[in-house]
Amino acid sequence: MQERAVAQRHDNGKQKSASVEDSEICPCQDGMHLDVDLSRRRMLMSTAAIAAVPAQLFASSAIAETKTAPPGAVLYDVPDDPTKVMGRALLEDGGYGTRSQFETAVRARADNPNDMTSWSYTPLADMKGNLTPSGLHYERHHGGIPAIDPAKHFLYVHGMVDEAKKFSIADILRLPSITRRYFIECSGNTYDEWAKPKGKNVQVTHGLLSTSEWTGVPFATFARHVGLKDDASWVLGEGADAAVMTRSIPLDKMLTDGLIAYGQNGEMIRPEQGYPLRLVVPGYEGNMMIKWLRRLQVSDRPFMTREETGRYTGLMPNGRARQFYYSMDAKSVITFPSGEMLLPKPGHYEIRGIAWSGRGRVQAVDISMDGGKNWIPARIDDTPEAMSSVRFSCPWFWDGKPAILQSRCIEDSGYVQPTRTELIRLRGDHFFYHYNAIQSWAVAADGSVSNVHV
Ligand SMILES: Nc1nc2c(c(=O)[nH]1)N[C@H]1C(S)=C(S)[C@@H](COP(=O)(O)O)O[C@H]1N2
Ligand SMILES: [Mo]
Repeated sequence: MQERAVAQRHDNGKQKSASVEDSEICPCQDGMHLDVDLSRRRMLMSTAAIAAVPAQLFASSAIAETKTAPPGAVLYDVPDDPTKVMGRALLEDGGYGTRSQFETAVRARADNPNDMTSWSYTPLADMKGNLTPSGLHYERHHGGIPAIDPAKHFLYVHGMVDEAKKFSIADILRLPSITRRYFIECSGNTYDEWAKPKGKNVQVTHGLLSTSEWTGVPFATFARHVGLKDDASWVLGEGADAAVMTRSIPLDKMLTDGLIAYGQNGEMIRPEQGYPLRLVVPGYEGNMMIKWLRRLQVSDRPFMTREETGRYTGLMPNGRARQFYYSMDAKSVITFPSGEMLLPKPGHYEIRGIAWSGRGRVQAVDISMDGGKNWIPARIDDTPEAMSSVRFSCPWFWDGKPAILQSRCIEDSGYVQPTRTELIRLRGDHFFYHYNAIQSWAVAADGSVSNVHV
């Protein structure tokens, strides 16, 4: 039975590569990226010498040219027909897997003076599901990525408590845990779009957003361990990185949703995401989710740290600054087709994207193909969860004429993602953080896709 299935698939494969129509469809994801991107990838792959392997063993010349493995992959010989030779043995990778050598999506670094106080973007257009692979989770570091030995790392919970306590990682791993899917979005995500359509592709415009499954211990459990004083109303989180990042978080939110996380997508949190411990404050701006968490101080007032006074405030049209606004408002973006892609020809496509909301659940997503004049509902491709993201899709027939594609997220509260004009009317145009306006991608008659403001 199984043999038959394999044989059949093998046959289909042969037919496929022979058919003209299919050969146009198959490499379409590549064809949809402009050459800029592709040539850069090819360059990356051809920089080192390859181990001598007879060229006829390779299925295609493009693969034969592959000379170095992309990050996160190992280069193996690729036989022409994998049914005619034994595959490699298990555990050749040492017992921790790698991705395929044919997968090349990587985080993109921001153009900053150094790489320690900087950020990297998630390649959103390459995502295959709702969860971001840990190795592609966006990064925001203010003092580099610290190397922390979990055996020497502690969490101190103190301040307005009955009894201050120190927890080792082993102590925390023993406590009852929960697992939840939440997105993290830097409130600076899409900040370049306030004035002009600046970002060339969706990785740069929206890539400070990632979703993981987080595992850890609710803050409420720690609160019960230490006992909170009556006037307690704020909690300071502090990181053990060179930036010693600190933020004050309202106690109510911490007691309802605050998570002291050690797990990310089924394994210990990656060093870039805060190993061995990070604070997850679901739906709130990424900056509050202190990584490399080492201290929680309970207080009756906010601490007025650098990150909540000099940063993470917003200049309003009346010249006053807005402070302590935390939730990431409902937002969405079309990831296919999106900036710098190239549609090979008119025809049927599936518009795809991601929607999220920090206040509630994504209720629906609408799509416009004419720059916001008409809207139709998209399909939600997975189950919406509170303070998390969903994928959406929508069939589209492109007739070859210029089109402007937009998506708008509708939250279960009824809140609708605003247009740029609506957002700017509300906040003015001197704001920096929390840009959640509708994104527009223009498809030109030649199939090229670019970022526009309408
Ligand atoms: N200790 C510490 N925590 C931190 C930061 C940091 O630099 N140091 N950056 C913050 C910011 S601005 C964001 S957006 C998120 C980024 O989380 P990520 O790197 O896991 O995506 O972490 C937050 N927590
Ligand atoms: Mo951030």
